[in-house]
Amino acid sequence: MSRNVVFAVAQMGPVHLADTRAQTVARLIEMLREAHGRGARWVTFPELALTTFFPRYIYDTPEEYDAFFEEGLPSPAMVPLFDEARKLGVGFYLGYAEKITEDGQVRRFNTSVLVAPDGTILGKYRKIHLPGTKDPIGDIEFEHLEKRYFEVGDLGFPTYGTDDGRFGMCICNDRRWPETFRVMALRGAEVFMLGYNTPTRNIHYPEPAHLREYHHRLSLESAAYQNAAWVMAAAKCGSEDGFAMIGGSAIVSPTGEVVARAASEDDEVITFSCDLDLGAYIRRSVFDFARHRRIEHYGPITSQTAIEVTE
Ligand code: CDT
Repeated sequence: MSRNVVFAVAQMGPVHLADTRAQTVARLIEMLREAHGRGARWVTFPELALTTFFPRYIYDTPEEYDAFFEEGLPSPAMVPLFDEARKLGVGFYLGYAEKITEDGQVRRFNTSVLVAPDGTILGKYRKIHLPGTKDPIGDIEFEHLEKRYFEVGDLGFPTYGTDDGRFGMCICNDRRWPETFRVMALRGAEVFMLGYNTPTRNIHYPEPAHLREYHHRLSLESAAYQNAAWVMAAAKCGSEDGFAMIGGSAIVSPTGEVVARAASEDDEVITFSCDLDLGAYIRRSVFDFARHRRIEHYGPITSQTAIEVTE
């Protein structure tokens, strides 16, 4: 038996500092329509999809950086996208910079939201593995200041039941950490959705540019296979005001194989009819968690962060 659902990944080309939210949301809506035209029920959009990847820049005050954040869900800028998606009956994942006020405290997160085809907001995920630094490195082509602008996510890795299976969300750097996907898999996720902005150059240590795409793909493929789940990965890519980011948006099957891949570094929709039961045989055999996991030996995973050698 198969349970086929068409999923789309909507890769974005660059969003420049001068681009308005209205222009950017219009691009998302165009891709949403294209995905719908190809029969998609769900679309995955990138991380921080509504603006340029602003953590590359140094800002000192909220007055400077709050322009990149959204308040309310949907925020005023998101409303046209939410309306069109509900009209078309397409669900989606959208990454955005979230600003909330809680008990009089302003908080900011790198967030994604999952919205059902009928427009119901199923839930949010707030990025946990924030890369980069809080303080500028200085004397460098660009910064990566996510730790400056965002708090570490406080929602864990929730999963959400939908009419088309159970989905989990993560964001960009989270995909490099196997714990991310295993926690979601243990909570029943059959589909992992993620958006990313990955600079082509690694500012933290020199490495060949081709490794940026290779490690991205390696992370997706292993996550899919080791958890018998589908992966939907959407890039924001190309040259944003001269700062290059990798493309390589992909749909990966539970066998660990890339079944659809973006060819450009521009706005591009990829789709695939995904059999949500494909992972079942893997979950019954090599990755039957209930029979084979040995949690009595996994203690350091949750009790240690750094390496500790005791013997
Ligand atoms: N956006 C994001 O998380 N990017 C990181 C860059 C890591 S290098 C500082 C990534 O893992 O792709």
